[in-house]
Amino acid sequence: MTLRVGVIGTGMIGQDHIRRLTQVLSAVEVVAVSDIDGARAAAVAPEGAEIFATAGDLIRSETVEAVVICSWGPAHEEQLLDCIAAGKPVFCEKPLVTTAAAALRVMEAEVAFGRRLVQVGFMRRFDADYRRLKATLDAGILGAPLMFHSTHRNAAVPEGLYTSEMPLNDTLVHDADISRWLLKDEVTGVEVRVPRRSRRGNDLRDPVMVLLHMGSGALVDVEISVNITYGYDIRGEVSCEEGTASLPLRPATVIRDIHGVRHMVPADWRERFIEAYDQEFREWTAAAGQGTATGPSTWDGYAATLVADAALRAVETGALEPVRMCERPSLYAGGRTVTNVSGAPRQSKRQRPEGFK
Ligand code: NAD
Ligand code: ISE
Repeated sequence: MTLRVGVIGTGMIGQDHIRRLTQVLSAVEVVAVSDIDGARAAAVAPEGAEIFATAGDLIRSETVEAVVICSWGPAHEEQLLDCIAAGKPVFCEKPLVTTAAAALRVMEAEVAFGRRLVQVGFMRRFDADYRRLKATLDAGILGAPLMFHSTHRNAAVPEGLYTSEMPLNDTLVHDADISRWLLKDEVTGVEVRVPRRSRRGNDLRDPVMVLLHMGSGALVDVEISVNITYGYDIRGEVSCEEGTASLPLRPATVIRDIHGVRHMVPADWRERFIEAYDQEFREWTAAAGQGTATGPSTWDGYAATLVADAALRAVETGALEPVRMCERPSLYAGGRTVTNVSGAPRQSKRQRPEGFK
């Protein structure tokens, strides 16, 4: 059976995912595309795909069985709600949405529908290096994780489109999600420090140093640099009671010449995570073909959004800003009880959105 997919947003990652869906995966067909820039959608649409003027029309089309959202973050909420209303499985690029209130609305709609439909594009969870790191931690051979050092460096970001808020509400969401997943823990508080700015960042607040306080008491430090120039450098090391476990360094190519030996770093996220995105979509199409979703959920997208919100507050206040999650709906069962910033059980402070089980 072939899964008939519609893609919304045909920019950088939309085009990469169209290539993946049409050239890498089997049993999938891109039957529809849509972008507010109609000319761009027409230019990149695979042969035979229908071009829709609006995302809503694409989502409601009978030809489309499942949807891939690659538009900008602020557009995601409406598109996700339309997918849920149509009962269609949807892969949504990160961030799930850009405010906690929007995340709650999407969660309420999915919970009311009664079955998972949404997978969020946290591709690190599908990366073989991160999966091996997690397997090592889960095996318990190093004792409890105490600290996680997460380095997130981009060579450059699109000038004009990437704003000073985005290191915290667009880039940090990956580190927040992978920390929760690796450590099987929740973020309960966020601090942000801004060092001397890089001259390469123009007016951007770049770099930033973030400290995530986890419910267990573990700490995660995150370096976000978005104009590091030399490549896309993603590193991670977990310090445990009886040892450490790290991601391997990922040189793209090793050059030996008259200047010596150079370990070239992947150019960008497309190159560094190419296999992870492929695996992410293999797992998405398998679940979507069954009318549902697995992998990073709306709950995970909500958690990352709360961290981003807290980070944006923390950069203004200079304080440790708390992260207060609502009670986890049973649709997203699994995971551990969370505690607050001071380590005390946090259930009493949770808000329970109306309509949640
Ligand atoms: P982009 O600007 O290159 O492309 C976005 C496209 O969406 C544009 O063509 C734009 O016209 C279109 N668009 C915007 N609003 C729309 C709407 N309401 N309806 C239809 N089309 C709309 O951006 P990008 O880098 O491709 O990023 C797109 C999304 O993917 C963002 O949410 C971004 O955070 C995410 N992203 C994820 C990763 C990852 O590693 N997982 C990497 C890059 C981007
Ligand atoms: C981009 O949207 C991504 O998701 C990349 O993975 C991240 O490294 C980059 O900073 C974001 O802008």
